[in-house]
Amino acid sequence: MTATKRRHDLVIAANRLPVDRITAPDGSVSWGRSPGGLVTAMDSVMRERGGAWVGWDGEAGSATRLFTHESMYLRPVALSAAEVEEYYEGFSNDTLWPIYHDVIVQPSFHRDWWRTYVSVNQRFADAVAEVAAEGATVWVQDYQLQLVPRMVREQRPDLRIGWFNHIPFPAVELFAQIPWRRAILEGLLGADFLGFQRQADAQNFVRACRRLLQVTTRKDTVTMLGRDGSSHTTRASAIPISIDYRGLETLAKSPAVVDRAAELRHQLGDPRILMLGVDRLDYTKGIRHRLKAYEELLQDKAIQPPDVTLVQVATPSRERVDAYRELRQQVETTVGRINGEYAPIGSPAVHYQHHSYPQEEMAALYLAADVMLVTPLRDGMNLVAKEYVTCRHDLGGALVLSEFTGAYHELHQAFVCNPHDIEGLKQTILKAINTPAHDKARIMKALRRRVADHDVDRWATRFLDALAVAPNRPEASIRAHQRHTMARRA
Ligand code: GDG
Repeated sequence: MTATKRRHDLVIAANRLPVDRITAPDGSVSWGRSPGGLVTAMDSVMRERGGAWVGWDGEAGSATRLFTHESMYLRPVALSAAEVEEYYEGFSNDTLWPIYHDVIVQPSFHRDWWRTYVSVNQRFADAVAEVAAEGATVWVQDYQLQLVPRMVREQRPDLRIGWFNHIPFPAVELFAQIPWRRAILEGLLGADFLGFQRQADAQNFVRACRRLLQVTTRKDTVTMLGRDGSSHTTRASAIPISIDYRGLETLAKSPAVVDRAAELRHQLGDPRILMLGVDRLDYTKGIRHRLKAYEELLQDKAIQPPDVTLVQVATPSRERVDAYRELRQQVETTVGRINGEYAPIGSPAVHYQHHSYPQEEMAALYLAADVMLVTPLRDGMNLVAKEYVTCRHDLGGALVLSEFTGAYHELHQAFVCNPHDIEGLKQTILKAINTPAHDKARIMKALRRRVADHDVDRWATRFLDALAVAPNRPEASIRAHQRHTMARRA
């Protein structure tokens, strides 16, 4: 439905709109809500405040017009095919992504990509400035939009601006490789509050500002002086993201999902131990390390199919970026070799799935899996770990979790591993298999309690509260905040 132009008290800006385009055979277009925690988290607060969402609709060259979907106001930002290539696949996913994930693969630096990143960020900022009411709250998401906070502030000093980083923020020694490092930090310092997954990420950001800019830092704040003598202070702190615990737990308890979990185990040959990996096919996720440990366990005869089997869901991702194409080839070669060497006919050692599944099927897989392997080399949070424990309402199962994930800082009772240490990883997998059921149940209970108490609603509320009380308080935003507090009480 097309919406008339109006101004909004809350504006979310994210690379993607929270909807997916559905094109019918007759060519007509409709929209379906995209799955995912961010959309769910924003749902109630967007409804409460009549919020607007600024983002790309996922297709190159689409027309820009405002529309509403399930009472959310959506403001599409158009991107040409060249912009998708340079701003999104290039600068975001082939420059920033590897740098922010500890240079697991070599980043590419291209001045053209950077120029497009700047102009696309400006387009997002202009759209935010256009739809935000006086004193509104603006919440910018992720590494694709790091210049937006400053660009918005330059046009609209009355707004309160927050930004959340879904991925890690690297150590200054790595961040400093970026030729445009100062512009990125200054872009972020346009915000009042910056949220990170871990305290270490927030500290890395403050340290980078101290080392690379002329600013004053004090604990978790950075103050920048303007040329006109004005100053602006930004606070940087950890607000770890989470999932819709109650929604997913309800789904996992539904008879359809419980039955499907049993059926899946049967289809897989009723293994004694079913292991599971669920990841976007990304080099940060440690899929190759996981497969190496698994292959060596088979080689050592510590495990054997059909007694043990592994399902690896590797959702297609960024397939036009070289590093991702190479990873896919390596993973598929390894899976082929493992099955060729170690699997009897009819009982694969690895069931490799290179496609995505509906959420019900994911919940059934989680519920069916005895050991969940979450082994990233670096990961901002890793929601899969939280989803797995949420689905295990029966207190069965064991989570093997890399210490290089944000999730580890909340779920440290899990079977913790260093994925670089293949010998250690093998031992941790065996420990997860062999620990007595009552000990595993005790661990699972503690993990579930943590996620239940720190769900995605709590994340969104904590972020917006931190933003509301961040150091700079323009008069207009104080008035807007008071309006909401009074409306909520009424
Ligand atoms: C970034 C950060 C951070 C996967 N395959 C299917 C499917 N999924 C869902 C999972 C999970 C999500 O995708 C993946 O989230 P992760 O957190 O594991 O990883 P990234 O995509 O890298 O996300 C990460 C996150 O942002 C949030 O801040 O945690 O560190 O890198 O929800 O379930 N869902 C369905 N079918 C699939 O086949 N339905």
